[in-house]
Amino acid sequence: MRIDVVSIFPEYLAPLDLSLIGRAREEGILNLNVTNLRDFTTDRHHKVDDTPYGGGAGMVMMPEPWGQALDSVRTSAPEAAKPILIVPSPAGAVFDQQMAYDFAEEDHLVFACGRYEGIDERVIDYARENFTVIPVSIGDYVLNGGEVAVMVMIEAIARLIPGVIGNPESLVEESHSDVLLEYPVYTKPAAWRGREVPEVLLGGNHQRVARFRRDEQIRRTATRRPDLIKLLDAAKLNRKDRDA
Ligand code: 6GU
Repeated sequence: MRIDVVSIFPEYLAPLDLSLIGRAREEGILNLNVTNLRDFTTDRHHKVDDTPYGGGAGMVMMPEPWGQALDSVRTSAPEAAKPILIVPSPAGAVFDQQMAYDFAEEDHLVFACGRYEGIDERVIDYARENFTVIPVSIGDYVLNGGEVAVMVMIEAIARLIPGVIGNPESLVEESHSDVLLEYPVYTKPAAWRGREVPEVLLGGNHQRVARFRRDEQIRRTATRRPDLIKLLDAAKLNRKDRDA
C-alpha cells in the first residue's frame, strides 16, 4: 500500500518511523511518504494561509499550494485509478474499525492535513476530479490540526495490512469480538501485592476459561459502553451470555 501525507508539519509524523509501522516501511510492505505543503509555495515567506472571506476568526489555508501538492501526489503515483483522499476534520464522518478495514484494502491513500480553520472548500471540490474524497473525524473533540488524527488512522489501518503484525491470529480474535470490549488479561506471578489472578485462568479448563472471558467482555461492555450493547446481535447471544 502507498500512503501520502501532506502537512505543514512533516516532523509531527516522525513517530511513523518507529515500531511495527517503521518496520513495515523498511520491508517495503508500506510505502509512506510525507510531503511538506510549504514546498508548493512560490513566495518568499512560504505563505499557506490567509484571512477568511466573509470575516470571522482565524485563518484559512489557501487553495494554490494545496492544488499544486495534490497534483504532485497524483502524478507521482499513477498506479491506482482514483486514490482515496482522506481529509481529517472534526466535521467528518467518525472513523471506526470498519473504516480501518475498508481503507486497508485500498492501493493508495492520501491524507490532507489542514491547520487553522480549515482548507479553502474549492480545494475539496477540485480534488473530487482525481480522488475519492472522504472527510473523516476521529471523535467528538477538537484538535489543532489533522496530523495527530492522521497518525491514529494510519496506525489503525496499517496494522491490518498482511505482514505488518507479527501474529495475524490476534487480528482474527479481534474481528470476532468487534462489538464487545476486550476481557481482562493477567500474567505471572499468580499472586501480586495481595491480589490473585482469577482461579479459573490457572486451571487449564479451556471451556471454563472461554466462558469466564466472554462473561467479562459482556459485563465490561454493559457497564462501560452501554451504547455498544444495542449493536450486539441478539441471535448470537446464547442463554449463558444473557445470564452474564
Ligand atoms: Cl480528524 N481533525 C481535527 N482538527 N480535529 C479533530 C479531528 C480531526 N477529529 C476529531 N477532532
